[in-house]
Amino acid sequence: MRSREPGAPLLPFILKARGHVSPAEAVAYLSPSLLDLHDPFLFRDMRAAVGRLLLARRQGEKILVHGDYDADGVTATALLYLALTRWGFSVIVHIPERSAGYGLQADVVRQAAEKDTGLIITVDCGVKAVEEAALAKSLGVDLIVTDHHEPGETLPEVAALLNPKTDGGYPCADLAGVGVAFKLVQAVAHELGVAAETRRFLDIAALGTIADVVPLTGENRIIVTHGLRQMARTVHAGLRALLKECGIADKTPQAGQIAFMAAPRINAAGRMDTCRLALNLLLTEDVAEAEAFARELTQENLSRQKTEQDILEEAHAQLAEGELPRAIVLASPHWKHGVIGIVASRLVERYHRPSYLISVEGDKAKGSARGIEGYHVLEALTQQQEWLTAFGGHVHAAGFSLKPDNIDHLRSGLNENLADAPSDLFVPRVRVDAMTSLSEADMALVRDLARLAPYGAGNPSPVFGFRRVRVLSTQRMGKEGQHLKLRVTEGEQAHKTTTQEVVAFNRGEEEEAICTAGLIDLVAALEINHYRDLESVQILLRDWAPTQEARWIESPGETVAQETEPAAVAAETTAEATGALEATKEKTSLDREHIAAVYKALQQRANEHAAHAAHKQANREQANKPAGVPIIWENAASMEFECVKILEELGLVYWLGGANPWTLFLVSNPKKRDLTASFRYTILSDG
Ligand SMILES: [Mn+2]
Repeated sequence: MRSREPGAPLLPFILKARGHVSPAEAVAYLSPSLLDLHDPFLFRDMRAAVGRLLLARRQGEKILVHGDYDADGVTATALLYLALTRWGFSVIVHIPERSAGYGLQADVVRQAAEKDTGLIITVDCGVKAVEEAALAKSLGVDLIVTDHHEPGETLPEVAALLNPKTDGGYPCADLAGVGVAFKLVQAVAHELGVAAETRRFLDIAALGTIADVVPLTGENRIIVTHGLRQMARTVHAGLRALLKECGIADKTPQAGQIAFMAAPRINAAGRMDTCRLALNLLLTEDVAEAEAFARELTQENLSRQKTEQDILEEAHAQLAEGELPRAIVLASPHWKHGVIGIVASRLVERYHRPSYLISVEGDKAKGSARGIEGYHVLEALTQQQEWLTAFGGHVHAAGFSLKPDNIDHLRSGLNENLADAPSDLFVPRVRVDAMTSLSEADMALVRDLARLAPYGAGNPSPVFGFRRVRVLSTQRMGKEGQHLKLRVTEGEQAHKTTTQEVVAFNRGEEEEAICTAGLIDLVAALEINHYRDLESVQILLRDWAPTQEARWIESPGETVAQETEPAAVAAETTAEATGALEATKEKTSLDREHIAAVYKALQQRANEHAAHAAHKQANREQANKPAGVPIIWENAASMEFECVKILEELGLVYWLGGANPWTLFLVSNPKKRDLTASFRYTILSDG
């Protein structure tokens, strides 16, 4: 991996390392715009799906939305149910409990046929339901499959299949199940002429997308960035109650807060076989009921945590009996199947070994596996398939079932497979986005870096390496002195006057070792510390070593394995990037006058449509936003398009729905805005 040239700015370096090379890519990434959402009709079968749905609406046909018990499946089910019922469809929902098995089952298809349900839509499942699709067909039930899982060898024969993994025409293969459901809703809203009602579902889409741990890049990043903002003013009583329960209502939460507080509560229901509770929460419009459901989910989550802790302790005890194996394979008769996957992840964190946990029930056993970097879980299981009755998954995680008698065979097979693996496979690697220095780690940098959020899968929060840091003093923190605060300075001269503080959580016991080393290399994240009215840079220690044992190298992002060819890398000098920036400027010639003219044109259009009754309706929905009117806008020249995205960033224009044509909400009589508040503008214009 190419190192950063001394003095080169950090943000562009990290951006390039994460694959956002051109200024246009960088802007799209740093200032995600809802106008960049893809046209939902890029899905090959979207027309067919929407056509079939509208037919059902005209005929007053009953539609069954069939979901899945995890947070992605539950949010997808809720999103589709809320949107379709709002728009006059007749909808019932079904989510199988985890114990009933994953995906569309034949029984459900038969029951639907008996109850005169003419159409089933699956969300977050169905791409492998080949037999069930054939059954539906034979019973005269139409099936629309929306899914994001990898397909099997054959695709189901259905009225429409929406899956970015099987649909080469769709540009974002990483959508979550709820993301695919959102695209369907976006398309239906367009066809019904109610595109303005799409925005209200962004927050539910963001919740499921974060929960499903799909890469937060491309369209997912747009959905999550704006969905998090939408959460602050969500119109859904259940989501509001959930956020309130987590203590993060009425403000824009961080993706991490959703991932660690809100999503686990939704997931807990599915894990504890009460997934109906999570669905009821998202569907209710009654505030008191929503708050009661949210409290109940907190209880489910606490009980899930307790179960997880019990299993974890038993797993540790089993492991303590012998030498740590290369592949951890543990089984027990009373482990709750819905929770063993999380425990497997904990074991991977602790031991850095592939971990397989198995729950035995009578003559059946079901397992859940988690891997480490450089290890392919699904391939490993495929090699042991003679011992398995079923299995499926991907690189990092998998599920499987087998006869209890075969557990020992599986264990030895998996371990034999790793017998020749290099031992450094089992040493956790510390990822560092860039080496930097303490003097560079100032507020300006930390504020710049905040543009990289939302963080999550595919877009980790940046981590920096610091070499030769002198520790001047240490101080224990926390009730039991479990944390540590270091006062440090740069270089070897202890007389340097500028010192900085490093906070090390749960490393109180390393105080002596750090003091003994004196001169250390460290890996840290940078955050803003708020203290009263003061903001300062907080350096959060992630790892350290005495400088003599330094072992970190820059390996920004997750791009280590897929390095750009050398020629391209060599061309990426700052000068060339600036050149490309100049070129973009010339093309767009974004200036104040131009942006003002585009705003005026939008305003004109708004005036033309202002009297329309439908707009008054949409206006009420924007109750807690400034007054304004929705307009429909299409086929923009690229320069004009940039201008609208700048207006969007400034809060003068909101996306409500659609994708060319877009339905936009124009704020009337806005306060004067400073153009430089638009990041897009400052990057793309002469400033
Ligand atoms: Mn999913």
